[in-house]
Amino acid sequence: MLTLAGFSVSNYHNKVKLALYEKGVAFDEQLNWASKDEETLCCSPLGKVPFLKTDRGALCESQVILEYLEDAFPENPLLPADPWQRAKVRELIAFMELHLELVARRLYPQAFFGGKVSESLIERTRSELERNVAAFARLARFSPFVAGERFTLADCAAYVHLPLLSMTSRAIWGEDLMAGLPVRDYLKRMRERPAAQRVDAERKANAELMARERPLAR
Ligand SMILES: N[C@@H](CCC(=O)N[C@@H](CS)C(=O)NCC(=O)O)C(=O)O
Repeated sequence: MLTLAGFSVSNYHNKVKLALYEKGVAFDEQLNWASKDEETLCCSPLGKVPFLKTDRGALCESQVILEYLEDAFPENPLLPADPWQRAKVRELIAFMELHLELVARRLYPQAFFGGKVSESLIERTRSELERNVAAFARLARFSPFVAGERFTLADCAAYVHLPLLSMTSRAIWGEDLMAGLPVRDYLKRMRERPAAQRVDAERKANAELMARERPLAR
């Protein structure tokens, strides 16, 4: 049996959960608020979530987990069969995470958690994001899925990361730096999928729990 450890407000946790639901792979979920206790560090040495517990041990890093799931559960594949197309899906995921999510993440303390980041960081991040969003627009297809005609692992990443980028951008600058891309329509289409609806419902429930139990969580 697989156990996915993490919390459902986390975009990286939900990236994996969406893939599990889309593939129809059974799993248990274990709540872990990115703890730094010994038991967690044995599974995820930086205490980051998600991590996956299997009967052979634990795996951390969401992309590694997704690739493992594709190899171990080939039915309902979320990567194309063609090597080139597979690489293009992985390229899009790497691009979204390295050049969009991780850049916007610098501003999460102010955008979501009542903290403050420096003006110079805000300025630097804006110019980087403007450049990176324009670059992303060259790669992303949205036709109708982010990598093309089929739902893939890239949609598992896009569905959880792109809304955060828009929310961060609106919270910090009062405008969505991705407004020129068809992201809103794309997310609307994605929300019609039962797996996405399930992820969203669990995210909302976890956000309420987080507000009650961890009001100062970062
Ligand atoms: N590269 C990691 C990123 C995971 C990550 O940053 N998770 C956040 C929650 S969204 C976390 O665990 N933060 C707590 C920490 O960094 O200590 C992955 O893809 O799994």
